[in-house]
This record gives sequence, structure tokens and C-alpha cells, in this order.
Amino acid sequence: MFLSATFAALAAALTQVSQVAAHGGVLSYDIAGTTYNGFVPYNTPTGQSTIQREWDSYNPITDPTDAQLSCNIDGANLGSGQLSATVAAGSSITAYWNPWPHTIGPVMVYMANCEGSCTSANTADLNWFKIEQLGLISGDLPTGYWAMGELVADNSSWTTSIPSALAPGEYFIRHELLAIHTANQPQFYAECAQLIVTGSGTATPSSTYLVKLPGAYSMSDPGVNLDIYDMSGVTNYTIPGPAVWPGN
Ligand SMILES: *[C@@H]1O[C@H](CO)[C@@H](O)[C@H](O)[C@H]1NC(C)=O
Ligand SMILES: *[C@@H]1O[C@H](CO)[C@@H](O)[C@H](O)[C@H]1NC(C)=O
Ligand SMILES: [Cu+2]
Repeated sequence: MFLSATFAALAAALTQVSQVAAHGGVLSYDIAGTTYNGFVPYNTPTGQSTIQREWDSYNPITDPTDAQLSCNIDGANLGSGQLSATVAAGSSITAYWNPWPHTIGPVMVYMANCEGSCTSANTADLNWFKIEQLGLISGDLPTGYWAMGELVADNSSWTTSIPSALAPGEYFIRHELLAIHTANQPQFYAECAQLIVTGSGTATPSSTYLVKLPGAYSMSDPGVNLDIYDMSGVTNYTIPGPAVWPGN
């Protein structure tokens, strides 16, 4: 009785540890040479100060229509602790994840204009546009080399550039990993950070490139709900969501 209870507790603890270790998110950023810490999940938001929106768990969102798909659960602003990073259009941004455990699936980077203050914005209402995406790089679906594998090989980081012609203003940047290693069970990992983009650009994406999140994905998308292990020899993968804004 005592032993089995102990084993049950131990098994539960191990399961929790492995679940935490098996997932994660963006923990910090390097923006034009300055390091910014992210939110620290599993900790109270009280006293935290970061450019990132709150996210509370390393677990993925598994429903492409989840109400909190835009900036993860619960995506709240941090009140007086909520910061924004000022960055010139054209600058590079590197996002750093915890040592990332998954190598199968696309990497997507979005932005959204807050039309004013990002801190007071409801991220589900914003018009999001993609600034970068990469899916299957080589090989076939079950055994090929994916953008997520490249991210892991690159110190669990991803570097992208703010489009240089982008009109100045307050924007979110949203990094999203879509892990598809489990058959017919997509895992969405998204984190958002607030930027104040400076410069003399005038370009803004037209409506063709703008989507709501949730809204852009569905379980009927070929790249969302699939069993890669049943697709040996298939060498094309359709990244979900809108086309990447060409930046002009
Ligand atoms: C690897 O990532 C960590 C952050 O997770 C960073 O502190 C470190 O500088 C990176 N190493 C290299 C070689 O870029
Ligand atoms: C591969 O391309 C075909 C033809 O366009 C398409 O029907 C199919 O959904 C694609 N497969 C994936 C996994 O995106
Ligand atoms: Cu995971």
C-alpha cells in the first residue's frame, strides 16, 4: 500500500517533469544587439517586467481555433511591467527557445500593427501578417529536414528581420512553431513580444496578407491535421495561414 502510493506519486512527478521538458516556448530575444528577457511561465506575473506577453505553460495549444492562439495562454499584458522594445525597421531579431525537443514542423513569424498602444491591444482582434515562414527543407515528411530541425541545430533560436520598408508604429512580433510529430494532433507554440518600430518606411500589408488568430487555421488544412508517418515519399508540405508579406 505504502509502496504503491509512493510509486504513484513518483510516476506522477516524472510525468510532470517530462511534460515540461517536452515542450516550451521563447524565453528571450536579441533585438538589434540588445538582449530582452521573456516572461517566466509557471511564475506569478506580479513583479515580472518584459516585452513579452504573459504565457503560463510550456504545453502546446492543440486546437487551431483556440481563442488564445494569438499569444498563448493567457496572453495578458503585464500592466506596469509590460514593456516594448524600440527597434529600427530592417533590424534583426533572434528568438531563443528552451532547448527545443521537436524537429518536425514549420517555423512561422508574424507581426501585427496595434494601431496605437500594443499594451492595451486585444491580440485576437489584430490583423496579423507573416513576415517569414519555412517548412520542409529537404526529404520527405516523416524523415526529412524541417525548419524546426534547423531551429534546434541553431541553438534553439531563429533569426528574422523586421521588413525594412515597414511603416513605423507599435507592432507585435509573434513566433510560432507548429509541431506535427504526433499523428493528427497538431501542437501550436506561439509567443508574442511588443515592438515600437522606427524608421521612414511607408509600407503596410494589403488585406490579402492579413488574418485573425484564431481564424487563419483549421483542422481541415493539409498542413495542420496530418499523419506524416503515413506519408513516406511525400516531399511537399503546405504551411498553414496566409502568404508571407513581401514587404512592399
Ligand atoms: C545559445 O542560446 C543562449 C540562450 O538560450 C544564448 O545565451 C547563447 O548566447 C547562445 N549561444 C550562441 C553560440 O549563440
Ligand atoms: C502536397 O501537394 C498536393 C497537391 O497540391 C496537395 O493536395 C497536398 O495537400 C500537399 N500535401 C501536404 C502535406 O501539404
Ligand atoms: Cu512538446
